[in-house]
Amino acid sequence: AFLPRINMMLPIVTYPDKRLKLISKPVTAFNEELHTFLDDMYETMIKTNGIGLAAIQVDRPIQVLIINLPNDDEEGLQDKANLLEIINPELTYSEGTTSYQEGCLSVPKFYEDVERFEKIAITYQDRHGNACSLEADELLSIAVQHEMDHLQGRLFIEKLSYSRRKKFEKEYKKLLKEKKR
Ligand code: Y12
Ligand code: CO
Repeated sequence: AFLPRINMMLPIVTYPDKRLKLISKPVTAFNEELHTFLDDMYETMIKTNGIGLAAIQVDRPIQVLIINLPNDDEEGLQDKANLLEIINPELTYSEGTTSYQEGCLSVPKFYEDVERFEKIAITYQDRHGNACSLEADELLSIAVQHEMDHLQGRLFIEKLSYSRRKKFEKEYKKLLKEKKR
């Protein structure tokens, strides 16, 4: 029988928590438990104003990520019809370079320019295990690369130049101290 369920906000793991460095394992069971987890990830991402979230950020080291970009129009609403649920992704193509000021729910309040491929293609599975493929450019390409990095235990701050990384460490330590007070 169909039982409605209230989705849950999951706590977000934040830097410098070592759990963010884990390598995520492939998903093998495309069952109801996975679907519930995906729904909770969505709830968590929307409630925290995120546009992308990897499972490792909510303490599940499995190859799952979701992306929901805002619409191109003025309102910039996040239409759930555009939600991407990407499981077991593999990069199959990349071209060019681009840079964008990135942020991450696991590194709150810090934004910095990061260099990425301009265009990519991936293969992945959806929540039912169906084989899918995606070609991405612009913001979607950046979001997919940012989230796929999480599956390898990598954060965007690790891609910064030496001086920008130093700037980050300084600002972030200050933020953590302010939070403790
Ligand atoms: C381009 C660049 C980066 C991505 C990865 C996905 N990143 C996010 O979804 C970042 C979300 C974020 C949200 C924040 O707002 C709140 O926490 C309420 C935020 O601000 C604070 O921490 C205060 C920082 C980041 C995709 C595409
Ligand atoms: Co992130």
